[in-house]
Amino acid sequence: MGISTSLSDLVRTSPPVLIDVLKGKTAATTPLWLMRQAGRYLPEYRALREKSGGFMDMCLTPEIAAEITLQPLRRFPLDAAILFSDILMVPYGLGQAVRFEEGRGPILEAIENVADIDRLSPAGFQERIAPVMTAIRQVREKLPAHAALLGFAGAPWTVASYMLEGGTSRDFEKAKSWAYGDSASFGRIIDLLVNVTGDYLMAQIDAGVDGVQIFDSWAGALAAAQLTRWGLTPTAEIIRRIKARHPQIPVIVFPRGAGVSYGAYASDSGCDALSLDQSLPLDWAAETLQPRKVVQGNLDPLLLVQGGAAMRSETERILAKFGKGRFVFNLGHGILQITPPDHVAELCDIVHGWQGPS
Ligand code: 1CP
Repeated sequence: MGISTSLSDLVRTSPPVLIDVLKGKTAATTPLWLMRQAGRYLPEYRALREKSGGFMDMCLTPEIAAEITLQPLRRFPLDAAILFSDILMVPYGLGQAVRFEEGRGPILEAIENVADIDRLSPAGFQERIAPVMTAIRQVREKLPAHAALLGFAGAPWTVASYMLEGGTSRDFEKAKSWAYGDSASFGRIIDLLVNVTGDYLMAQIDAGVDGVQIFDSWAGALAAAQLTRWGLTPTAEIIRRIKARHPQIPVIVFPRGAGVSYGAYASDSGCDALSLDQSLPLDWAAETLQPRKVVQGNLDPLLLVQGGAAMRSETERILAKFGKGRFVFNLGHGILQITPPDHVAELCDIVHGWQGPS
């Protein structure tokens, strides 16, 4: 399907389907977008990446960030663009050094004690992340009218885990020891992140995004009671602040790996939609979550790599389970680098062409 970028297409006469659905309406076709849809599985992204400095520089150069945001929309009839940026913009904005190393992922300057927390400087935040807002305004000018623009941030727990571990982690030993051992000072990091993340998302809304997603990618690493305290409660506070100023902006939450605690997010987070990881049984989610919230998900990203009959049958199973209700199709986690772009085109056809159970 071709996407026209003629001027008339840029003039919005009605909200994009995705936004209607996130606000609780049902639509004739199921909207879809894919977590991490801009990125390394696309040759045009890799070409820009080779020419550019580092990953952080790409995020902080509005022309490049805007271009990468739009790349997947030129190829596929996706219902949203998600801003090309990273959850680690928040530690960067707080003055913590962040860099990405080929093959190793993110590396952050160590935060080891309360004095290190006190050295972070929320005062400089808005100025440091100003290029992100410029990128949003540039995307807005070029985005086809049918597509929504989504902003995002990491949830406080997930961002704190990178800040304290100094990068990606398997067992979160430092972050969890701090949370369990000295909850008062851990609470200070979380409170700081609630403040800056709330302001950051509202700045994205002021710059022109239509909706936001809060990624709690490591929610599943916390014991249930700790997830309530460090995952759900701070996320709910961010959403409360957003809703107080922008009640019309939909908020999606992705507490990846939260299992049955997704139920508590449905009742207590104040979100509009829940993004489901692929471990959630469809029947449970359809019975317990979908009556209360719009649901989004949850194809295993590996099935998108696989393609063919395996991808089609699971996609149709998900559509048959959720597709009649308030539902946004997505993956259960970010797209993998080894994904063939052709499979994304085929997935768009299957989802948009779906007419209900046969
Ligand atoms: O090397 C490269 O070219 C960089 C790869 C890359 C990309 C394309 C990283 C490094 N981040 C991104 C963009 C990104 N990150 C987006 C862009 C918009 C889109 O979805 O298309 C988004 C939404 C994110 C969010 C993000 N960053 C999350 C939450 C979502 C998730 O996947 O769980 C997390 C955990 C990160 C941290 C991060 N950024 C990049 C890496 C390698 C990592 C570490 C991942 C890990 O710890 O396993």
